[in-house]
Amino acid sequence: GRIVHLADYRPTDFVLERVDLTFELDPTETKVEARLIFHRREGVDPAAPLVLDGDDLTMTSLLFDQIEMDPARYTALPESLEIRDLPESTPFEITVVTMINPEANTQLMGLYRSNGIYCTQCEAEGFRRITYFPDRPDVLAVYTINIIADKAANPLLLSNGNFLGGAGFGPDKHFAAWFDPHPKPSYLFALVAGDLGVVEDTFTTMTGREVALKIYVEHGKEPRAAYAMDALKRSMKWDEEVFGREYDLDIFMIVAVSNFNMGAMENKGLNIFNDKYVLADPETATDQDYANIEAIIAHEYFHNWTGNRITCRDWFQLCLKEGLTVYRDHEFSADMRSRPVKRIAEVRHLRSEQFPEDSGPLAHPVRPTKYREINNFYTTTVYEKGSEVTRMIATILGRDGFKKGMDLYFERHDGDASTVEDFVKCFEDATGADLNQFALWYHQAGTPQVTVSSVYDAAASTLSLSLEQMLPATPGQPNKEPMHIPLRFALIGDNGAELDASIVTGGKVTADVLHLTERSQTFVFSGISSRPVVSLNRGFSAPITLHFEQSEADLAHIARHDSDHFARWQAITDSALPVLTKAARAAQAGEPVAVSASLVDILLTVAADEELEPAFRAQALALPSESDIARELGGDNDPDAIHVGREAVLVALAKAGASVFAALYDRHAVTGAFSPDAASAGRRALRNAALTFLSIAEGDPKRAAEAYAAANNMTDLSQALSVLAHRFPEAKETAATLQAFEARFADNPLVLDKWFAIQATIPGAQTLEHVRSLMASPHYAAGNPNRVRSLIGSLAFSNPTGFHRKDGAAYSFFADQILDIDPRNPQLAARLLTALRSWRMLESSRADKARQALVTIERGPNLSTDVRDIVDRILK
Ligand code: B3K
Ligand code: ZN
Repeated sequence: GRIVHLADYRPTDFVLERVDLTFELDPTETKVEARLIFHRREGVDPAAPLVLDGDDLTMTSLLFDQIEMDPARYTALPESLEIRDLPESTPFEITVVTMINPEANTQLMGLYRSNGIYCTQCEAEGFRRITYFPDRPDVLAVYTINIIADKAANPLLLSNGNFLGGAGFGPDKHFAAWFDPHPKPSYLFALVAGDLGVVEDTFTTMTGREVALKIYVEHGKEPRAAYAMDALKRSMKWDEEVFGREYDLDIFMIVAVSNFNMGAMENKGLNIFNDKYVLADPETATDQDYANIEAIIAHEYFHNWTGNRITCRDWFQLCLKEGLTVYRDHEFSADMRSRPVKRIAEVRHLRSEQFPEDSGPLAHPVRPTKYREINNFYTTTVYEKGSEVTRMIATILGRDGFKKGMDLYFERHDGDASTVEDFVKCFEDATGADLNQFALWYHQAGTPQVTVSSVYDAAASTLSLSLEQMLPATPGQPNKEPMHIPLRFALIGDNGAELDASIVTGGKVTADVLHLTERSQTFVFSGISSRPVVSLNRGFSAPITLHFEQSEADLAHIARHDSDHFARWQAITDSALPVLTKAARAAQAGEPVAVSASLVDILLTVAADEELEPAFRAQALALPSESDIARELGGDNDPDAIHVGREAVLVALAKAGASVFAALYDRHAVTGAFSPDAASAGRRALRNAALTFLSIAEGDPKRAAEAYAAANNMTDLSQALSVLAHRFPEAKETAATLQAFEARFADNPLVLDKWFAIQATIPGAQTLEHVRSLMASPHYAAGNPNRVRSLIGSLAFSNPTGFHRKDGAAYSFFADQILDIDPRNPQLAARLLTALRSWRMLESSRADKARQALVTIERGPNLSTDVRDIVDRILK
């Protein structure tokens, strides 16, 4: 594929006025008739042809104003349709018929069949696999859809918008018509047909309109959609209350399918979901599953305004809808659950997924300027960093300023295909703020490094904070400008109280936000009568790496006293990281690992502090991961040494804290009927953390086996199974429990995904062989993305010692898998392949073997553009 540049953007030559589509569904020969009305845009060269996008299309007929077109006037190729000699200014109608094969569509882009259900995925460029079309997000049109299908097999015929009507069609068929009054781009088109069960409810909007809500799932699974329905209603209410956004159709539908490349898709009025993010009940879903369902249902619903009503002008603007919508779903979950715990989870995710992307060969700006394959830009940078950039706007402007800017954005751009510049301008116009320097966050890739030092002058009663920002070079961006970095902060006194920090020179401070705008800057606070402890980047107000040498005592002070619980957790993490990196270095050198008593002390104090919410304590006890440690080490990494070092710290903590953990384990048993609420989930998380440490201290699988037997929900069941598999892989209890789990959930593929993932993440070199044997399991399906991600993805992304085994065998296995998956499903293959993006951080012998595997992939026959793009960038 060729490279697409933002600088080359120009509007289409022809304006699309209307779209009428008729589908005659058939598993292998679906006929699609598209009637498209266009007119030439004013000022466009009257000789310019109409060029429509296609992908793998076969055309069987083409009419111009209802009359068969002279073949001399067009060129139809699988990837495009060019039509010449078109009217200078009057509207004209093109009728194109294409034949497509949904059964054979293993890419899961365009129209395909999943377990006998016809469904579509059109973002980013899937619509062109259905019919020839100006398949780009700035072409908005009103769609009418007719669906004709076999009645018995497809009682349900769905598309976007409102239902117009339906009727029988010949002896065995029927048809349905749908009309979506809201102009939309093709990537939001959806069609579903098949035989599904439904859960129904209604929602009354803020202006009193009743909206029918329907969630379609496989027959028999209806009870498992109840939580998703509840989350949907809460999302609709929250968007009205917090953003003033009301839903705009008479019906809102969600369909759950089992073969889906990502989480879900926000098609107008007809969201299509990976069933993993719809189906839940206590027996089969973990607390994390419930939280994910709530977040993703909300995310897709929120897209109705941020994405659908206001869409993107071009795909470079993807963060305009994704970053903003992630910010909205984060805020929603924070309001539904514990805000600080939610923030900690977000930051953990950002650091483990986005930071490595931003510091490696795939780094790109939140608003990129070129791409070879747009599907490879649905990244944590566009989504999560994009959300952080939105959050920083809110931090800089304050709650009211942010709200004014959002209101103006909705008012000014409703119905538009917009840009990041349009978005930022709304905040400037609504508040008078100058966001020119701030906008660099959209354009400069890389995680800013901020180095801080503080000096307290007792005689002058001043505290000087010196900050320096450094933005590392990233692909294509060797030199960077200093950014506007908003840092929430507090100066904390001896007794834990926050000192007045309003008298300041050297830079701008607004309320509790310090604005770092220069490359280096010293802020001097006056009237500070005793040496305070500085709490900086509270709430993770800026997505940066902070280098601030604080003493163990200062960190302990923050961990105990900061009113910002995110900052407390960060101080605990900052105390743990140096211990863990030292442990890794010691293990690498074959030396004994020393564990600091003060770290153990902080962790146990927090664990036992019943004033703190259990979910927070569980987060504190989940020490930085092996990949967090690898990142901190910054190169020449030996995953085995990191693992050994971290294990030694865990063992020391488990032994020192055995009595604390035993008390927690008894105290936090959750009794009564299962409830997925955040408080109960937090208690389960804390109790399961205690179970892990107790099992380590006891060196015996007995406790976990008992916990497994006693569990009445999937969280406890899967946690106990993980402890058994990861801590006691050779124990007879483990083999028996894995078998029992498999037998009990043999008919539930989503639960077996947990079974695959737990086994694929057993630390150690031997896991590769185990993964190979699991691929032969009758439960595995190489064509189902959820299965592939659970087994192969878990090994590659979440098992450092298994994936990076020293002999490189897992890398060559991985290369074979990528080459096997790619011809079927390029998006899945390309996404998996990013697991190797940090290969240059490995010690040289592993790095060399990883590179060989990448070269094997690069030389593969007929690589997709998706995989070619990733492998070329990773190797560059
Ligand atoms: N917008 C979709 C993602 C589409 C991915 C295309 N490769 C889901 C979401 O972000 O809500
Ligand atoms: Zn999204």
